[in-house]
Amino acid sequence: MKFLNSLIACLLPLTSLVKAADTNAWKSRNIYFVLTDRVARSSSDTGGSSCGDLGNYCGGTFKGLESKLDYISGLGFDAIWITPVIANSAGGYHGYWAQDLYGINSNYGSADDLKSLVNTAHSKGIYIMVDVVANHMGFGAIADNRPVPLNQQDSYHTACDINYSNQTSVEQCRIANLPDVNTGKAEIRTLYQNWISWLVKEYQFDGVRIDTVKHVEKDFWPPFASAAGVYSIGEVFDGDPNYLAGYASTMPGLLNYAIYYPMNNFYQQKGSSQALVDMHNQVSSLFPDPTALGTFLDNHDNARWLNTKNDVSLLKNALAYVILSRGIPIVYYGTEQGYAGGADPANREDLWRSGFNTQADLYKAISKLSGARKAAGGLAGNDQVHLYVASTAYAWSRAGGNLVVLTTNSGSGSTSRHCFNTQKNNGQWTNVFGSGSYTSDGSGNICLDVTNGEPVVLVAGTGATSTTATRTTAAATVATTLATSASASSTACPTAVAVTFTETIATNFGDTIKITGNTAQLGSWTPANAPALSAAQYTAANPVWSITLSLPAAQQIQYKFVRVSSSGAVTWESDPNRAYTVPTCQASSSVGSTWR
Ligand SMILES: *[C@@H]1O[C@H](CO)[C@@H](O)[C@H](O)[C@H]1NC(C)=O
Ligand SMILES: *[C@@H]1O[C@H](CO)[C@@H](O)[C@H](O)[C@H]1NC(C)=O
Ligand SMILES: [Ca+2]
Repeated sequence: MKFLNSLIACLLPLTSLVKAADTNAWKSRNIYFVLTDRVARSSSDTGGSSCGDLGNYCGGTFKGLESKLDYISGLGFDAIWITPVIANSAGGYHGYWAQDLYGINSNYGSADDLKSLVNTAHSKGIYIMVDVVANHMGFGAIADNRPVPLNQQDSYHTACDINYSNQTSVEQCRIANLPDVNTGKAEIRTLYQNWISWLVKEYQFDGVRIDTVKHVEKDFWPPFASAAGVYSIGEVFDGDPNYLAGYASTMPGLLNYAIYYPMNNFYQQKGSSQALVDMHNQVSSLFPDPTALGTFLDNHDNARWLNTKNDVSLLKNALAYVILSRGIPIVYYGTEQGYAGGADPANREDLWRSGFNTQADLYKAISKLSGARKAAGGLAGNDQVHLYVASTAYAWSRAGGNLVVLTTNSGSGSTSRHCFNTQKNNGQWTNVFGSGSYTSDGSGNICLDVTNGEPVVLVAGTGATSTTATRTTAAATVATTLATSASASSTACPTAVAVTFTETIATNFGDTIKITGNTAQLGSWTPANAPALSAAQYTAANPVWSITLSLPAAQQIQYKFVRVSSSGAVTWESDPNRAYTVPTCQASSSVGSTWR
C-alpha cells in the first residue's frame, strides 16, 4: 500500500499538468444531463404520448438527440452529459450494463450517428461528455462479454453482497448483483486505460463522467483519468465531505454530493442556510479545487426535485444556486418541463411527452439563470462571497460583485424584503430573473423585494433587456426604499459574517494549522475537533494559512491557533488567548495575525 501511495503521488502532478487546460475549459460550462434513450426518437420527433414502460427501452436515439440541440442550447446549456453509449446486455436501456466496451448500443443508432451528434454539437459550441463504467459489466453471460479477457471468470471478483461499512467490501462486492470487475489486476487496468483513450478519441468526446467511483480501488483512477485525456467527473455517492475529498486527487472533478444534501435541505425547507454555507466553507478547505466539482439537485438515481418538494418557486431558487454558485452546474433533463417522477425508473420520463415546449415556465427560468451565468463572465472562479445568511434567505456575490443572487426558501406566494450589504458601494445591477434595476448606496447596502418566492438575480450594468422607463421606475423605487428603510435595514442586518482568519507561520511539510477556541464551531478548545486552515495561498516568501468561517454577528470569541505535525503532535500558541468580536451589519471581515 505504501508503494501504491507513493506511486499515486508521483502520477498526480503529471495528471494535473496534462489535463489542466481541459478542466479549466469546463469550469465555465453549464451541463444538461440526459438519458440518451429518453430525449427524442428521430430527427422529426415533435412530441407524442408517454413511453409505456420506463423500465425498458423507450426509443430515443442519437439522431433524435442531435435534432434537439437547439432546444438544449435555448436553455443556455453549452455541454451535454449523455448516458453510456456502448453495447449493453438485454434491458440495459440506461446504458450501465456493458457487454462490449468497443461496440455501440444499436438501440440508439450507429457509431456514425453518434459521431454526427458530436460533430453537430461542436458546430454549435456544445461539449459532449460521455458516461462510462469500469466497476461492473451487465447481467449477460460472462462468456459473452468483450473485449477478452472480460469473457473469463477470473477477470471478476468472487460474488458477495456489499457491506457499506467495509470499504474493501464496497470495492470488491457486487452492486445489484452485477459482476464486479477485478480492477486490481494489472491486465484489467491496462485494458480499461486503452479503451477510455480509444473511446474519447474515436468519438471526439470533450469530457467523461465516471460511474460508481467509490466501488473501485482509488489507485485505479489516476492512470484511467489520465488516459481519458480530457476533463472527467466522478460519481462518489456519499454526502460526507471528508469521504468525498478522499477521491479529490484521483480525477479532475467529482459530483458534489457534499453540497447536495444541505442545499436541498435548505431549499426544501428542511435545513438552514447556515448549514449550506458551512458546507460550502468546508468544501473550500477540504478540496484542492472546488471549482472543478459539479453541482446538481437531482438525477436519474434520485427522485426528481418536484417529487420531493412540489413547489416551483422553491425549485427556481435551488436552480439559481446550482447554476450561479461555485462549481459546474448540472441540470437533469425534464426539469425544464416540470417533471416530477419519483424513484427510478419513474424519474426517467421521456422528453417527447412535453412536446419540447420552449415556452414552459421552468424552461424560461432556466434560460434566464444560464444567461446570467454567461453575462457574469462564465463564473469559472472560486470567487463566491457570502453576503447574507438569514433564517429564510441566502445571498451571495460572484465575479467581484458583478453578480449578486438573493435566494429564499419561503416558497410560492411569499413576499419578503431583504436588506444586506453587497460589498460594492454605489453598485448598479439589473434583475435578469425578474425586472428592474437596482443600486446600492454609498456603503454598499441594498434592499431587495422578493415576490412569489422567486430568486432575485442581479447582473452588473443597466442591461439591454429592460426598457428605460422600467429602469427609471425601479431605480426610483429602490432609492425611496433605501431612504426610508434606515430602521428596517438595521433589523435586517446579516445574522452571520464571513470572517477570514489568516495566520503567518512557516511550517514543515505535513504540518496543519488549526483554529480552536471557546465555541463548538471552534472545537471547544479541542484541536481534534477544530477547523483546519488552508495552505492554498502559502508560499515560501509569504507563509500564510487562512480560513473563512461564518460566525454569528456580535459573537465574542476567544481563540488560539495550534500547529499539528504529521505525527499528530500539537503545539499551542503562547498565552494569552486571542479575542475577537464579530462585527454587526457587515457581510465579511478579516483578521490577520502572526504565530506567537
Ligand atoms: C460490516 O463491516 C463492518 C466493518 O468492517 C463490520 O464491523 C460489520 O460486522 C460488518 N457487517 C456485517 C453484517 O458483516
Ligand atoms: C471486509 O470485506 C472483505 C471483502 O468482502 C472481507 O474479506 C473482509 O473480511 C471484511 N472485513 C471485515 C472486518 O468485515
Ligand atoms: Ca468493484
